[in-house]
Amino acid sequence: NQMLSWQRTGFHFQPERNWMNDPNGPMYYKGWYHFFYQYNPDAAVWGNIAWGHAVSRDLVRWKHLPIALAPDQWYDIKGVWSGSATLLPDGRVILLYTGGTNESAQVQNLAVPVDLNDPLLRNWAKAEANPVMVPPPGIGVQDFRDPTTAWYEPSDATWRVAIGSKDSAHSGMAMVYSTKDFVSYTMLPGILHSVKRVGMWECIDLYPIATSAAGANRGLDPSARPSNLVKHVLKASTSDDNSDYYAIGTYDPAANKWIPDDESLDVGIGLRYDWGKFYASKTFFDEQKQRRVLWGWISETDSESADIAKGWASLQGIPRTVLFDMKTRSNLLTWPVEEVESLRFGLRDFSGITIGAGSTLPLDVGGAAQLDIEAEFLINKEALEATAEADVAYECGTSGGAAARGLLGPFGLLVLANHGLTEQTATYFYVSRGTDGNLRTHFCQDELRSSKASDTVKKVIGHTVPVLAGETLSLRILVDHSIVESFAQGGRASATSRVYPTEAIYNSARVFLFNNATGATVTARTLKIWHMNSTSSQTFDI
Ligand code: DQQ
Repeated sequence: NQMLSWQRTGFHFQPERNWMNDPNGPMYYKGWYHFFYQYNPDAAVWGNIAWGHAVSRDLVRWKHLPIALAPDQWYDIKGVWSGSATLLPDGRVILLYTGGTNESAQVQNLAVPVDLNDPLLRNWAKAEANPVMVPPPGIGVQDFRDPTTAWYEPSDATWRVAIGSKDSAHSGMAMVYSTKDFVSYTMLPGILHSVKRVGMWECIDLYPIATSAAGANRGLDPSARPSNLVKHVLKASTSDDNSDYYAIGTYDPAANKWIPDDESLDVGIGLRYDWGKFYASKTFFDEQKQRRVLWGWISETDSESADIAKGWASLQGIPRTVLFDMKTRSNLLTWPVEEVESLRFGLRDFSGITIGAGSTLPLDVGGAAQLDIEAEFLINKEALEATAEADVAYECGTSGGAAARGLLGPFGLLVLANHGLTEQTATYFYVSRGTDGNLRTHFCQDELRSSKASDTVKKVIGHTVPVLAGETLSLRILVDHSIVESFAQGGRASATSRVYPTEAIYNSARVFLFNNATGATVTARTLKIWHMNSTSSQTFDI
């Protein structure tokens, strides 16, 4: 449908047509990044789920390959659901995935490459032994899914795999199985972790993260041992609120327990990878660049009939590197992989611009539907010092968004805006001061005026973000037709929106700087805007 084709992206991962959901089994193998995804080959709605497959040299430019796993056995006929890849030291490749059986139970299945010498891993064999794990007693047959990447446990020379579930009290939980051969498995006694009343834990992820200066900027192999330099991140996707929550903690393999550093920030109640649309994510360890990379599914927020009309649904977010934040020591940093910067061209540098309270400035970059923006803001000192107490109760989600004025915010950028600003998505900071005198910085994204269409969900998303002494307020925004992915403070917080402008499209899309604070002048110490090339125009051979 021509009319709706403008919503397709220039540099985000998406199949040519039909429905996509969770990222599956990402890995780096013999020079290629592999990406699999939940895919309906027949329609733009969820169903008939298979594993779509694509390969890339750089995580940015992709080549689509034939379906890797189709639902064609009794143990996966209702769907080849989510799962993970494990690379074994002897060179073998293991896929574990959830199958929906002919009776709609959830079981775990094993698949291996037919030819390990094919770097594109085009053909997969499902194991004779499938299913290799079935729901244990006491667990609902439909509450047992999404096996993780396996990690090695030297004490008994086994591999360990975690699987998500929930109990009868609606608590999310993760259990762990051990195996020597990936065919027969033993469930370990106890559970790895559970959190009360947060609902089913889908797409669990458990991975080590370096917390020492020596390990800064590096990811760790899944089998890295817990130590005083290595913590473990536990992530769960909670279907109750469609959000990906993580917490940083300590993994004790002997006790089969993971314990959060801060119970008040436990999985499902604390930190999220992203405060907008971002679900069912999965990380992998990229051996080539020694980094951990995060993929997340970005679904549509328009109507199902719109998806059917346009013939496709969903994007994957830009892959992000994941690091421990050495400065706050209490959160992760997620940041677009560096390869994304290879798409930049036509830099316009507006650094140094100052914008008074209550103004909006057009930034002349021409058509602004595919951009990468970096900005750093400073609020004038007098304004910061003059305030006693301001907007103590501010929260992005219940605020009036970019139009509601306070003393020290909102200010930031308006992207995918039309000329008259009747369509715009605002990414902004809003600073409040508590009765204790402390400043709190809110990082928000306002979708309320993102589209003139009435069948789309529009919210103000976002959260507070830690800002340390001496830091500027920094933003990175990736704009790509129908997606806006924003990062604050180097990736301490992120917010992703699907938006559906009707006028701010292609060359009619504009970008503005705005300051709607009543009491502060804001200087953009840095404000750089790049256009972004389309990846589909960049062909390569395999
Ligand atoms: N999607 C898959 C499941 C998973 C859910 C099915 C999360 O395996 O739990 O498409 O979005």
